Amino acid sequence: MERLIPTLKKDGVELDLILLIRTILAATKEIAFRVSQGELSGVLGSTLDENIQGEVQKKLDVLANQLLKDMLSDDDSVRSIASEEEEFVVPVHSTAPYIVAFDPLDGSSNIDINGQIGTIFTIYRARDDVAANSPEQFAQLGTEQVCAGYVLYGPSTYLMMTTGGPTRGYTLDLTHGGYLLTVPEVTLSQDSMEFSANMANYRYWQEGVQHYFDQVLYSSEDYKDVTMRYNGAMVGDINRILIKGGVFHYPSDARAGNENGKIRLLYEANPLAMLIEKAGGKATAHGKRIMALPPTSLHQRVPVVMGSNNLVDEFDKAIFSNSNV
Ligand code: FDP
Repeated sequence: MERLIPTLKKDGVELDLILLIRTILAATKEIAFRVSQGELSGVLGSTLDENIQGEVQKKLDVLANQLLKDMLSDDDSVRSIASEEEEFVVPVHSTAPYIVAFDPLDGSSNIDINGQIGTIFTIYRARDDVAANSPEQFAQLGTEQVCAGYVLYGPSTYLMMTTGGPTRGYTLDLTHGGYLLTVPEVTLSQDSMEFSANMANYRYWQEGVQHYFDQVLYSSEDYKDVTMRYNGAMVGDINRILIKGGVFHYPSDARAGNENGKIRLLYEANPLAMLIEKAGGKATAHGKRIMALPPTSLHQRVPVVMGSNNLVDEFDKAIFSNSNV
């Protein structure tokens, strides 16, 4: 099996970008180790703080954020950092070529139950027309991402990544400590009838979305093979969808703060959308391609539907022919 760096070289990825990816992955290996130690590592449980989203921070959220921030700050190719756990852009090296955004620990509610969690990351070229500490650095379309990926801390540690070519899957080999290419080209199945959504939010959804799910759940003819899986960590759901097909939904809803959904555009929706698209799928927000949405703020949220083309199209068609959304 091929190692990561030779794969990236063959893909024609620039050396400084390869080295930056290596820095991010070094941090993920450290996080993977702490996660695998579970309660023995002393990093489970909550802190007394809240992050910018108003969510209670878990110790592992804070640790993963600090590890990534420290290692990226030591990398000369990083101009700016944005993180789910940082209110503002963190300026690093003022003339460096790249900016990096990440969700250090996605799926926080799974931390204490030995469930799947992950790190999502994205890399863009730095802008020379704005300062390193400006949020404008990150106000770039998702189509400008030069690398997008996640590391899933599950039974094995699994890296899904694209540098603009195919989405590729790598497994962390604990015997030598490197990521090995295990799925050279991920291709999204278009045959699945599996959806992933927090159905407990049905009561808060707009009428059009409720109506669509009524059809999915109760129209025995059209959806006789439908099934549902919900992980509580979007990385886990997207990983399953990339491997088996299906669709992930997190619509906007009536709860305060969720008017534009829950998923963050910069460090969740865009990188996951790129992985999905490069595997032959689709990712939309209110019927529009996620990667073409102009960002309006650093921690902007978007409603999300992503996965197999037929299921995304079907949802968008059902919703946008309905005037209640
Ligand atoms: P979390 O906040 O627990 O880190 O956007 C983050 C996310 O997890 C996703 O990973 C996950 O799919 C979703 O939120 C879970 O939200 P609900 O608990 O509202 O279903």
